[in-house]
Amino acid sequence: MVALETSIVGQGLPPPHNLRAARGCEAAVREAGAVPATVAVLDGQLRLGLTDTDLERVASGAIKVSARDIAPAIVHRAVGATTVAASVRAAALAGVRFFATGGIGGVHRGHPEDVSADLEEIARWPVAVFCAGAKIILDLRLTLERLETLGVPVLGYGTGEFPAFYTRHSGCPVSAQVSSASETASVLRVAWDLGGRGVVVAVPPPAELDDAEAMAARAASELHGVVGQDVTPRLLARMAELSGGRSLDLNVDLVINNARIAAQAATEFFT
Ligand code: PSU
Ligand code: MN
Repeated sequence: MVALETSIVGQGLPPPHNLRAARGCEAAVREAGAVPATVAVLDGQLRLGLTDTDLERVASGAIKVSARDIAPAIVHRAVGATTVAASVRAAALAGVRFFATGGIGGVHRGHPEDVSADLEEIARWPVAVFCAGAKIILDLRLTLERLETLGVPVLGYGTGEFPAFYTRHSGCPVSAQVSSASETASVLRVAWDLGGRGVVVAVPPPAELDDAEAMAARAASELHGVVGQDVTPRLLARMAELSGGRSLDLNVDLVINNARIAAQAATEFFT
């Protein structure tokens, strides 16, 4: 099984890109011989595995659910779109070891006190997180420092450089490189045999956005008082505006690519 998040459906991408991404990920996981387990809070339950109707409910209005928000969202019977942090927790509780997303959260630029709960939650559970790195809107150097402190291996999939979501280059090295799905599976097996927990597998995006760095710097400088859980969705929306919508297509393509590679690694791991 490969778990998938839904914050990208509820907050990260506007319609119709959000459902295109979610359905595309599920199809890519199936094509690679694994079973998709998309995570959300629905009808008072933390669910893994959604029907298409469930996905449409999440797409048509959901609150953002990070790790801290799971319990209240369940008790209040909210429709909850789960972040990486909450989805990794759900996967771990269900014994699912593989998870895919677009980009993980991290340390925000100019706000080193604003650290996504994704990092602590990844460190806490034995789940492999396949992503295109962290978004260039973040402080990637500090994000990688934090992952190092937490003891999380960052494996570059066919690259020695941590990808920056909209581009393949960040200038920041990964902690180790892997060159195939089977090598990834081998590293995961050894890491988990030796008591390791979360592992980040950083997959370069299949295409790149020109001028991503300039747009990210501008988006980060234009937050105008937006704080807390609204920061990441606001930055993503601003990147979409500044790129004339190009960031959206790229985002859909890269998350589907990550889901496919996660499923290939899962298939190798279990055979
Ligand atoms: N990457 C995307 N789209 C998203 C996110 C990441 O391409 O919507 C979401 C993920 O769900 C991630 C969350 O877990 O943003 C991080 O939010 P925060 O910084 O508030 O923890
Ligand atoms: Mn935050």
